[in-house]
Amino acid sequence: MTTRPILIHPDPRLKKRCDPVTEVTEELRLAAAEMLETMYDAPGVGLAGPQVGLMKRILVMDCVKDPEATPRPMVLMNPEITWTSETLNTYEEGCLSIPDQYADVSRPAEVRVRWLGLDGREAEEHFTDLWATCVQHEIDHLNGKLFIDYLTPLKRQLITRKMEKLKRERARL
Ligand code: K1U
Ligand code: ZN
Repeated sequence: MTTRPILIHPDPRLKKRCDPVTEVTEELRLAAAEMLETMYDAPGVGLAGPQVGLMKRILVMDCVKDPEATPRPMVLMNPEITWTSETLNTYEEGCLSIPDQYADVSRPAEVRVRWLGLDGREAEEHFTDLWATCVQHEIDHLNGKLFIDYLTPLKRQLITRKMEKLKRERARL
């Protein structure tokens, strides 16, 4: 199993807009497989390219949380939201790049997303529940946006300070 280190906020790579995928190369297929392994290992339900330093518009997710159910690993490249519901849903979000910090974020409850698959084909799907929240959280990552950007400046600063401290402590080990 090969996992990649997950970047921790604050990191300039987590604030940058990623470049579109122009070609599905073998290198990108390997990166997608390793991103899924990294996500399952964390554990998490999603992971976006910049979180592992890959500045391409690629994300992986699997929101099947029940360990008895069949997993559904998904790889989305160049994802685009084509429709959002007017109804919002509030979910207590977390982020693998901001460990142990959670906050309520309101987003459209349902979205339609079009993307390029690893097979080189376009796909489109309607997402609801955690899938809808997760795909929006991951697409935000591709645009350099974090869930803490939806919070008040004070809450964001508090979390950022905690993460700076965590990074200093980890660097000392
Ligand atoms: O992008 C990320 O940092 C991954 C993040 C995705 C996400 C979580 C919650 C709402 C929206 C998006 C995570 O996976 S955090 C970990 C998590 O939620 C989880 C961990 C284990 C089991 C189930 C969920
Ligand atoms: Zn995240």
